[in-house]
Amino acid sequence: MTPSQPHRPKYLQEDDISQKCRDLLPLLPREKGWITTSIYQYQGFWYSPQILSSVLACQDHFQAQDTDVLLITAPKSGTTWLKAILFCILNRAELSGSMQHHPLLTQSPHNLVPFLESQLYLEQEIPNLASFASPRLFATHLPYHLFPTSVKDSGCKLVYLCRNPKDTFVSFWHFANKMRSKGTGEMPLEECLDAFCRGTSPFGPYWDHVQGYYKASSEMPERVLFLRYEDLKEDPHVHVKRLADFLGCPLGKQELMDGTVDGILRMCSFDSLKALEVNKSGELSTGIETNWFFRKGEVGDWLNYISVEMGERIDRVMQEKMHGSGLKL
Ligand code: PAP
Repeated sequence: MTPSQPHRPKYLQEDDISQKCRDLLPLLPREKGWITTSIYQYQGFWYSPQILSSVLACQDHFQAQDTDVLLITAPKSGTTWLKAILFCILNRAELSGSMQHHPLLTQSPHNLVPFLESQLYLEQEIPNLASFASPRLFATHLPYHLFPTSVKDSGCKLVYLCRNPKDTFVSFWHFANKMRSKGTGEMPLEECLDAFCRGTSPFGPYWDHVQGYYKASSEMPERVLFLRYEDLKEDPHVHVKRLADFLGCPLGKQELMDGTVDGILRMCSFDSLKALEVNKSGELSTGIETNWFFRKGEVGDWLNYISVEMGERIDRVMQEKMHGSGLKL
């Protein structure tokens, strides 16, 4: 880095990619990026160069274990919230009685439950995952059919969370602008909407992402749990119990009576997490500020940013692309 160049966060370092990715890029369809200059289409989905480089590394090197739990989302579908909830559910035995020293009070959900391609394999081509205790809990935005075979062949559990596409879009637009604030300036909303509806959003097309997991959960309900952000909002208690059952660690009679679920939901609520110093002023190793993950956390906020007509445009595309899937968002 020369003295005149400002520090560029990892996610904007477009030339920091593997040779394999460098060789692949000229062969791939290219579009204007939301955060980086360009995004590229690989096996049907769109990625920035750095993320594609780490997707390739993840495909080549990630070895799933039968006991692994993977949380999967399209970006801005409620990942941070469900990372926190899953961490609490899976670690509640060791952490019971130590709510004042709970790891979520001092660490970002994104450090406790790191993304495979957007953190671990972005930082190192072959990260050392040996320090993760079983059951290992990772997150990813990878589309279902891009998973390395070890994920599909193992008995690991997949939890997928989707969200109303209009709220997802608006949330992503805000997030992209935060990320661009360290680089290239705001991207016009109309331009982003156009790209979203053409499917050229990072990890898009959104409808293909969601449908891949919806189909997998219909075919393998014991391995893939399909959830919606709006349902989680409406009845979080039911979903915490459902998640614990699915993960093979159901809540015991005592836990159902002693307020365990309430404690988890309080700890993971938008207001509690947002108020913590680590989530107000922290920064992930990729350069992303932790406060960018906590904006409003509401259902239906899209109406404050896009017109009814713009919303109808998203609805029309979703209806057309998901026709016959049995899924309505
Ligand atoms: P990621 O996929 O990049 O990790 P993700 O956590 O899915 O991001 O997206 C952040 C969204 O989840 C934000 O939505 P908004 O822009 O519509 O506000 C954020 O506010 C929301 N969110 C974060 N934490 C919570 C929470 N504890 N409860 C509900 N929503 C939350």
